Amino acid sequence: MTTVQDLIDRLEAEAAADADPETTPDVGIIMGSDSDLPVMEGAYDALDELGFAEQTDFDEAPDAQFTYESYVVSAHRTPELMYAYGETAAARGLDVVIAGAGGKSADLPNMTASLAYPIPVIGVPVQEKSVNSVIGMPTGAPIVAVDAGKSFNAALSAAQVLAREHDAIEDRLIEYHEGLKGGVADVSADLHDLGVHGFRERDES
Ligand code: RP5
Repeated sequence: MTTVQDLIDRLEAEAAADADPETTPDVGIIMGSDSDLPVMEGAYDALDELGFAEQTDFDEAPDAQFTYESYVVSAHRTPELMYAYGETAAARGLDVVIAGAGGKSADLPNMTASLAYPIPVIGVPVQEKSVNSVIGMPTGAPIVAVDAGKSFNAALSAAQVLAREHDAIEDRLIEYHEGLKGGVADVSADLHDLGVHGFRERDES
């Protein structure tokens, strides 16, 4: 069985390894519980759509140029692990962290933002009642956050951060946005040209 200390030792060993940044995960995704996964799925969907691949072994990078990793890190049940993850983020080669948590005391995103600083942390309130806890940071302790449940947008924001350094990600973001625009244009023309009744009938058939 893996212990919290095993994970902390692993993170610290990876941080000390001075790995080639080309081989380390670009985006770290952490969440307070695996029960957050259904809400956090959007982040994976967005990163997959943008061509990122999951890195499950720090020592063995996938072929894809851009990668993400994920862990469950609970601010309240495993504070030591949260400290280790935040404090090793830069040395482990992460460029941006997405952190999701639910409940009223959703402290993983805001605490990780302080621990990983100046690595940017994008907070995802997993529930509506978690919003204030995620975004309520004091002056000088920044966090970027999305609306409750909007993990897809968190991943797009993470890609935007990376895009300042990587033209390939910028191209993928632009292509994604063009696709969205095209989708709205298509549906707009269909609604107009079929009329509302024809449009509804088509969608129901
Ligand atoms: C938070 O408590 C987690 O982020 C999760 O949203 C919530 C409930 O966790 P479980 O009791 O389902 O593990 O820390």
